[in-house]
Amino acid sequence: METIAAIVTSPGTAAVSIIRLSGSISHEVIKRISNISDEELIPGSFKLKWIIEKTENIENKIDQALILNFKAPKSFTGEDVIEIQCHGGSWLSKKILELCLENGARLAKPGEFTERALLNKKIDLSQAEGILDLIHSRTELSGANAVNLYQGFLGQKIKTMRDALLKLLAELIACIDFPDEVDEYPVKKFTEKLSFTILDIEDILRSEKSGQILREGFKVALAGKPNAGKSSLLNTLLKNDRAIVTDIAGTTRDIIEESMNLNGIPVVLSDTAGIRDSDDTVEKIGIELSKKAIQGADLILWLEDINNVTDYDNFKNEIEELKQSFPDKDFLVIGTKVDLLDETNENLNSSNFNLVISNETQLNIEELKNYIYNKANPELKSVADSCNVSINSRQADLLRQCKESLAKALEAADSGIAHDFWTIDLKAAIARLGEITGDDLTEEILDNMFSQFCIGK
Ligand SMILES: Nc1nc2c(ncn2[C@@H]2O[C@H](COP(=O)(O)OP(=O)(O)OP(=O)(O)O)[C@@H](O)[C@H]2O)c(=O)[nH]1
Ligand SMILES: [Mg+2]
Repeated sequence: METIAAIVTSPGTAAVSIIRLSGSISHEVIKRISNISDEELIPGSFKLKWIIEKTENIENKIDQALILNFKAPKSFTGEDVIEIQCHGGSWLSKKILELCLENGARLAKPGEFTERALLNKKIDLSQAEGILDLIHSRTELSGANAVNLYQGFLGQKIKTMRDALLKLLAELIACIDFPDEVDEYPVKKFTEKLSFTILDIEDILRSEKSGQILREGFKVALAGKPNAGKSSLLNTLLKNDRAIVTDIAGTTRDIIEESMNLNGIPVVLSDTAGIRDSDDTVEKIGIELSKKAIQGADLILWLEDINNVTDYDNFKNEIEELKQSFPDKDFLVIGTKVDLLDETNENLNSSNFNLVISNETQLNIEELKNYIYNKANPELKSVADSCNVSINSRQADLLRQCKESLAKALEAADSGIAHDFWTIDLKAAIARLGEITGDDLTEEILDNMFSQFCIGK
């Protein structure tokens, strides 16, 4: 394998930057560009040395750096690895990388270090996805899920399932190949085993939604009529004047999307244009975008200025119509600007609203946050202190395909056809599980997976 090199820290001014080398000539490269000696290259050690640009006549000191040495197979990639911790700054790290490239290494592709760790069986594919999740995680719960995936908790479950199916396949093949020596495989035993595996798969599949929330965030749309206080609520929740707030109806046109960390749950808030009949071209486009945001949201906060509600029957009908337009959506109807009502006003006790709030006095803002938190997904809270992993969409798709194949194999066995036919779908199911862990790797999987990584990982 060629020796690869990359800057693994993010560019810009910083105290320290790290350049990583991996491959069979990593040690050669570092000797060519520093004053480290063979004796000093002790596996698992670090040395403070000079990085030197060596030309025919002169040796030019570039920086004093800490050189970490890992010997194959005891490294992240399973190969000889050198890490150079130099002083930060984009010029310096680029210069040292250039020296590595001029002295025998080539630039690593995105995710290539992790890909090598996978190919050298240091990690499985689901663990590689765990690393990717960890890098992109936005909250402690996303991070905890990523760490569980990286530790191989999902990979182990899948491997156990796959091994059991492989054993079953071997037993079936023995019955087919040696009918005189091996008894026919009992249908009941076969269907029972597959049914249990299907139940296990369904159990894992239940974490798909929480996996989506942990990776992409729980999507909350702030919608309602113009001037209801949507942008003000966005600013209140973010504790930041992110959106423009005015008393002019129709202020917000484009969707404003912002993320927040709600006690560990990543939440994506979308402030939308107020929905009303309008002749204004730009506002009309904004309103269409609002409807799309509602369609894509996990929860819609429908805001209504409580002071404007005078006809309750009409209001109820409007809300009913709204819910019918988005039948599968979850709405929380919120009465806003409650601070402008006097305490005797009957709207205050109105059961027409799920919640009444004030951005001005912060009334019920904490309650609203708790509501969103509890709604996000009750299972999420157990991620941090368990070995559970919430799966991603690739893993979910493969599990669904596996389940389908198992169901077909079950059908084949039940219908009384020959054992040969049972094995076709069983083999397909095993292959899908193998794709989750990378035991059945294709070029396509590798390319898709590692193109999402950054250079240096
Ligand atoms: N008294 C009071 N005024 C509020 C409250 N929330 C918002 N407002 C005022 O209501 C007006 C409209 O607020 P926005 O947040 O811009 O309303 P919006 O729903 O985003 O309006 P559009 O973007 O036009 O759809 C502003 O003048 C705000 O200061 C509140 O809780 N109490
Ligand atoms: Mg607005």
